[in-house]
Amino acid sequence: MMVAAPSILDPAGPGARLIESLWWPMLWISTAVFVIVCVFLLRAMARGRRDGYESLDRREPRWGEPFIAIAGVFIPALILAGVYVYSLRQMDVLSDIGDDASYEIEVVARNWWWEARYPNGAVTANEIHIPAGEPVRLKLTAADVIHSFWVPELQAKTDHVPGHDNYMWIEADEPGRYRGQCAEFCGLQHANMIFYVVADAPDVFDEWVANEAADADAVGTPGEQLFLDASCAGCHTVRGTTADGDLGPDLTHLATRETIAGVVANSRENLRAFSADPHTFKPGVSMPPTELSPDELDAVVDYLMELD
Ligand code: HEC
Ligand SMILES: [Cu+2]
Repeated sequence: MMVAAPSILDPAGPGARLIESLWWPMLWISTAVFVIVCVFLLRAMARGRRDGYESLDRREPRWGEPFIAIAGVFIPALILAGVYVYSLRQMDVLSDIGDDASYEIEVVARNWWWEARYPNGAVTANEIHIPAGEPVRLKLTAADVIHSFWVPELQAKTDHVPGHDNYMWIEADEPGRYRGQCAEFCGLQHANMIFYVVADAPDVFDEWVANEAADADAVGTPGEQLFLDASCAGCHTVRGTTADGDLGPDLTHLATRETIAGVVANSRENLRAFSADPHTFKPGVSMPPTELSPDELDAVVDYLMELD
């Protein structure tokens, strides 16, 4: 499941591309300034070594004060003002692209996972599907502490602040899977507060979001009854059943996710191990180790795997 660390220098959408277009000029300008300063320094050192350092004090400076005023004040001010104006312009362009977004997804950041709520009633966790090739508006909120939404290949960071709605947009050029990360320290599992933005071809997205909005099919197995009777139902929702807890992720279509809790592949083995004791994957999460017997747990896991 581990993928290479995503980078803003590997942009996959117009947001990150704009940021990259600021990053490189800034790198080259600062490199040029650094090299020029080093050249002056090395020249002075070479001259000092040749003529003796005492002679430097006695020599009448050729450019003197005008040089200090121009190279030390005027040119740096010009460069900084130029970069400032250019970045303001780029930031303006960056915020404008989102004005075209017609689709809005609410993303609620929580310790230590991400909930995505869609206009048609679909609710999912840690895997935020978007249609590829168009900007999508995100409404960012937080259920507990401050978090920060960051998908390096797609966009700049934006904070999730409890009690305050922030808006941003994301767009991916092509269908693909883009790794995101909480970028504001939020507690023990901050580093494991991982999510994926999954950009789908528009027709694939439509199908996905329609499926996610539907209630779970009643399975009628002992595992389903165990899940509903156990503590699981107090923290997790499975739409279409009596399970309506909201401390943990909505599990209505858990089987369609590629990961569990954003951190491991969604396999039977991992699902069982996570349900038995999530603290082996994410120490400190508010989900307790299970009180079910091994056989009961197997039945519950079978049930969870039917939730597609
Ligand atoms: C006290 C509340 C609580 C109880 C009880 C609870 N959970 Fe959870 N569960 C959570 C929270 C919170 C998370 C999110 C953890 C994280 O990723 O930070 C979670 C995550 C999960 C996930 C991963 C979901 C995803 O979208 O990847 C599964 C699967 C899960 N729980 C299954 C169960 C099962 C099965 C039971 C019952 C045996 C159960 N949980 C009981 C709170 C709870
Ligand atoms: Cu966080």
